[in-house]
Amino acid sequence: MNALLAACLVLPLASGPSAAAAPSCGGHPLDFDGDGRPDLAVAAPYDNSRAGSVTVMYGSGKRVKLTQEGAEPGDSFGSALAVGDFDGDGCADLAVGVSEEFIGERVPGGDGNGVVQIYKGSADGLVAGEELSLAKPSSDRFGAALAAGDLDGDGKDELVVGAPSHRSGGAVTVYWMKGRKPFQITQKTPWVRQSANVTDQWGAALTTGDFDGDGRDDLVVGAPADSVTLDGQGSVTVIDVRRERARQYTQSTPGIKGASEKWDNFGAALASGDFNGDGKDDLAIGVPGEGLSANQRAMDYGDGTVDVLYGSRGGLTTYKSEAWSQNTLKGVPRYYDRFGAALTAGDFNGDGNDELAVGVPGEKAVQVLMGRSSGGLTRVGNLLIKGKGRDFGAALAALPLGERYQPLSKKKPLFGLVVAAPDQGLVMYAPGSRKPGLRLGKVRQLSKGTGLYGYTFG
Ligand SMILES: [Ca+2]
Ligand SMILES: [Ca+2]
Ligand SMILES: [Ca+2]
Ligand SMILES: [Ca+2]
Repeated sequence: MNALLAACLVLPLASGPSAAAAPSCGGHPLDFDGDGRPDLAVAAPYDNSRAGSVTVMYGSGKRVKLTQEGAEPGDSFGSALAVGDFDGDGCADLAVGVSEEFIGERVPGGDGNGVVQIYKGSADGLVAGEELSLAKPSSDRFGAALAAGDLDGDGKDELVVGAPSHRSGGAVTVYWMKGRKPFQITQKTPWVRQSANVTDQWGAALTTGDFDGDGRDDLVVGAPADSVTLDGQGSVTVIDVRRERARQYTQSTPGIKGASEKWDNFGAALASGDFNGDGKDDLAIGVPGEGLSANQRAMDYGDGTVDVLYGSRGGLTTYKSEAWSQNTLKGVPRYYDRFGAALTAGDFNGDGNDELAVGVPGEKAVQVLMGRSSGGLTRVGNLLIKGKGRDFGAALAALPLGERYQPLSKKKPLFGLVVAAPDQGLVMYAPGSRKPGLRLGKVRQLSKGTGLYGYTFG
C-alpha cells in the first residue's frame, strides 16, 4: 500500500474516457477521489424538508452536495454513513442510509422502510451506484445505521446495514461477503440465540474492529433499548460473521464495570480503536443513559459512561475493562450530560496509540482521553473541550486533515477531531499535535449547513 500511495501522489490524475480502466486510487481508507488527501462526508438528514443531503468535502477544497434521486420530503437521506472500499479498486466508497424512505405510499407518522444508496469512489470523485433495500420491506428503518469492515479478510470491505425497527427487534444485513449473497442476522438467528423484543433496536449502532489482530474484522451490533432483564438497559453483540459466532455483552456481564439499570442505553454509540497500540482493536461502548448523580429521569437523560473493552489474541476480553465518566475525568456529571452519546477514536498526538473522544452534548463538550502503549487509555491529561452550539459533541469523527498523507512506515498520519453541533448545523475541527502528551489545536469552524448538518460523518 505504501508504494501505491506514493505513486498516487506523484502521478498526474487520470482523466477523460480512459480513466475508468486505470487503477485510479491509492487505497487510503478516507480518500474518495484518490488525490492522496482525506475527504469528509457530512450528513444533513433534515435538509430540505427532511429529504436530506450529504455534503462531501474533498481534500482538494471542492464541495459537492449529494441528494437522493427522486428525493421526497421526510426520507432522511443521510440517516447514516459508512466509508469503505467495497469493490476493492483502491478508491474509498460511500454508503448513505435513507432510513425513512417509503418504497410504496408514505405512512404518515410511520417508520420508513429505508434504502441505502451506494456511491463509488473514482478519480472524478463519488459517482452514484446501486441502491440496496430489503426484499420484504416493512417498517424496518433499514439504513438507520451502517458500518464497513473487512469481515472475511479478502482485502475488500463488506457493508453492514442496520434495520433497528425490523419486526424481530432489529436486524442487520451483510453485503458482499466473499462467495455469499447478502444475508440477514437477527437475535433469532440460531447461532445468535438471544431473547428478542420488538423494541430492542438491535442494529441501531454498528461498528467493526479486528479485536484479535488476525486481519479480519468482527461486527459489533448495539441494541441500546434491549431489555435483556431490565427495560432499555441495552446490549452489545460482537459477531464473528465468518465463523458464525456471537457473544452478547451487557453491564451485567462479569468483568464489565458498572451496573445495568433501566434506560442506560448501553450500546447507543460504538467506536473501535487501538488504544494501547498492540495491533488489536479495542472497543468503546457508549452508555449515555447511565445515571451517576441526582435528578435522573427516564429514557432520554443520563450522566453517561463509556465502557472500554480491550482486544487480545483471543479476541475482545473483559479483562482489564474500564468504565469512564466525569466522576473520574474533568467536568462534573449532570443528569442531562449524555456523556458517551457519540464516540470516535483517532491518533491525535501521532504516537501510534489511538485516543478516545467522547461526546457530551448536554454539556456542549467533547472529552478526549489519551491512549498509551502501556495500559491503554488514561485519565492523565484528559481534555474537556467546550464548544458553540446547543448540542456540540452530538457527532464526532477523526480525520487527518491539514497534513498530506505520508507512507505509514515513515510517519503515521496525525488525526484531528471533527465535532458537530447539528442543531445549529455547525461542523468544527480541532487539529492534532505531535507535542508530547495530549493537546489539540484551537477549535475552528470547518463548515455550516442546515437540516441537522453534522448529524453524522463518513
Ligand atoms: Ca472503491
Ligand atoms: Ca472482505
Ligand atoms: Ca489494542
Ligand atoms: Ca496517540
